[in-house]
Amino acid sequence: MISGFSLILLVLPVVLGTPGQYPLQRVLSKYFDVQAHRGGRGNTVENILPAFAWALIDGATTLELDNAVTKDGEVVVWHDENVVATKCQDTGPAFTNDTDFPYIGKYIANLTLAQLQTLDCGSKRQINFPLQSTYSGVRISTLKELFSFAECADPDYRILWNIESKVNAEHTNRTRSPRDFVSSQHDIFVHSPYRHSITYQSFDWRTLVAMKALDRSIPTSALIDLETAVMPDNKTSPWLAGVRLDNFPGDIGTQIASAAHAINADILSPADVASVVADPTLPEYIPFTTRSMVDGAHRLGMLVKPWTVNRLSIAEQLLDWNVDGIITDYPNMVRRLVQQRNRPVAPKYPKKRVLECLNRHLKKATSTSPQ
Ligand SMILES: *[C@@H]1O[C@H](CO)[C@@H](O)[C@H](O)[C@H]1NC(C)=O
Ligand SMILES: *[C@@H]1O[C@H](CO)[C@@H](O)[C@H](O)[C@H]1NC(C)=O
Ligand SMILES: *[C@@H]1O[C@H](CO)[C@@H](O)[C@H](O)[C@H]1NC(C)=O
Ligand SMILES: CC(=O)N[C@H]1CO[C@H](CO)[C@@H](O)[C@@H]1O
Repeated sequence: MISGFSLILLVLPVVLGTPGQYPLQRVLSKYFDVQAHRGGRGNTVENILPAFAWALIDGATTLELDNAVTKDGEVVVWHDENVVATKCQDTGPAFTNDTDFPYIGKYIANLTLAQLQTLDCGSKRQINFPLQSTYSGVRISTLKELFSFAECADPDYRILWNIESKVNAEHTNRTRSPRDFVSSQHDIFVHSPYRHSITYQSFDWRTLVAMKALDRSIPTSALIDLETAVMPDNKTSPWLAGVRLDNFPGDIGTQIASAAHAINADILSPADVASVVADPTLPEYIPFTTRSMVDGAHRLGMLVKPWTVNRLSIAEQLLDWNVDGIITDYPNMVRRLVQQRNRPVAPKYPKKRVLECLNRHLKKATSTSPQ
């Protein structure tokens, strides 16, 4: 809970314009921000090096990805809190008589990097993404490995990053703590040549508040959807760092914009759709991102970048509403739409160079054969 008074204290410095603007300068691009969600999950198996390679070749503006933190504190590029059988397969234990083996089904927070690195997470095509290229034997990468690949493929450091902390705010024993995430991710960010082009995003707004407290130069992006915005029984959502939407005036869209602003987020990143029906042409369709949400966030000086926009009918509507970026599993297709609308798009990275860099780094990223 947050009282009206402390809320005023929270909001005031932003209204006066002290911090807000500078961090955002870092991730402003002259190109419309087409973000490759998990590296472009529609085209390549998610979050593995080949996905990011193809996102560069396809001309994404920003690489969007997830981070988990392992038992031994390593930051890895992975979306789920555990190793799911639909995405990965075991190849063997990391060492003789490892009682944690098999690793499938185990939580990342309960496995070491050495254990994770035995897994093949490149072979399985997802049922809802039938166009995914698979890369047999490719393992989960650390964030450092991804940056190292990017340095090879993008020697001018043009690519932007949108990096998420995958903290479970509801089931807190499934992931490492917000503090562990923020400190280990920040450490890698600031030692990377990409340190000035990273946005930090999360559904768990506690990590965004903690990152701002640690380093206010890093722009933050507040993720939100129906499940994290409102709890049953009018409970305070564990996801929003104690902020309650009903503390703010206006419709739900305006309230969400105000809530993100209250934690000093630079960007609001809402789900595109609230209904199961996902196409705006159908009567049961309910949008999550609304025009009033976009306008409200813009009035407060934030950018708006909805996800995961995989329908061009929705992308068209969002472009009409003047969103500042679109996070999509199909960066190639959204880029084409943006270009048709005469908006500037990022150049495509040279395929030959990117694939050479990929091959070089894949040699290191192919699952180590167990003993
Ligand atoms: C592994 O377990 C087997 C059977 O229990 C045992 O014979 C062997 O010594 C163990 N090896 C190691 C390295 O602990
Ligand atoms: C988290 O705690 C719950 C309840 O105590 C328990 O059932 C569950 O197995 C725990 N999960 C993990 C990943 O340890
Ligand atoms: C929900 O809780 C808030 C604060 O705890 C309260 O102000 C509001 O009236 C409640 N709404 C309903 C519908 O119970
Ligand atoms: C995040 C985390 O460490 N989760 C669990 C790992 O496993 C132990 C025991 O097996 C649990 O107590 C932790 O909660």
